[in-house]
Amino acid sequence: MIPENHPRYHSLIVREQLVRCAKEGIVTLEGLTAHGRGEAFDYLMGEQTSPSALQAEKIAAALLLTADHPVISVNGNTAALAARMIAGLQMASRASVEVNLFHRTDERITKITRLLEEQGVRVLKGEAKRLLPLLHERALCLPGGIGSADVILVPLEDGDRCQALHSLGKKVITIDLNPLSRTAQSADLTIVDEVTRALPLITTFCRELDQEEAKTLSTGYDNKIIRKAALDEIIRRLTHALD
Ligand code: PTJ
Repeated sequence: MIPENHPRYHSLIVREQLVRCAKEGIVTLEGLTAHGRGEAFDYLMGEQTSPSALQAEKIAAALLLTADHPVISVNGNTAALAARMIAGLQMASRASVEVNLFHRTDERITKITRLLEEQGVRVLKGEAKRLLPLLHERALCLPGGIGSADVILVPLEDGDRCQALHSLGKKVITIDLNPLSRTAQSADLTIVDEVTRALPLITTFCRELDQEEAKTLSTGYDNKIIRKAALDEIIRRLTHALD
């Protein structure tokens, strides 16, 4: 029982939800440690969306809206934290949603698909094939989903898939609180924000942008500047931590 006036109430509730999902086999134990790393970086970001993250979220909406075949790739942590938000973003962006797991088992795919569908997501199904140049299970994708996507949103990614997708000519948008991660460095667009803050903001921008604005935003950005702004934000906060 967590008292509502606990100063870390929200964080504790989220942890409980992830633990519950871990017991159900949706999140892995490794996923719990990944969440802890994210929390640490979120502290450094002040647990709020920075102006540069907000700009990146607007550009992400533009990239999804101007894509021919946008896909949202969902793993265990994202499903546990944000299934309903994925449904909202899918509706606003018309993106396909595919479950793609690092710790892949048929059982987890089924459970995560069920959780997403219960929250209103239309989940792509079919026979996954080894379509990415990777030795681990994230190589397994649906030909009609990630396999043929031109723009792909990959929240909470694990390193090398981002590079593999990029090497196949796909535009990769990531949501990752760690601006130094390999994913953050190799994505085409890096959103340094917490996934449950980022997804609703991207959804709102998808609803607000017109085609002309989306076209301009999707071509006129520099991801290095966006990542540098996230690091500058952390540096600024640390510099003033004792003020
Ligand atoms: O469900 P599976 O089997 O596909 O596994 C999912 C995990 C997350 C375990 C897997 O993809 C993994 O190991 O990821 P990494 O390499 O730990 O990377 C996850 C990244 O997401 C880290 O850089 C974290 O800082 C970041 N992160 C964690 N929680 C959040 C987050 N970023 C945004 N919002 C969060 N809530």
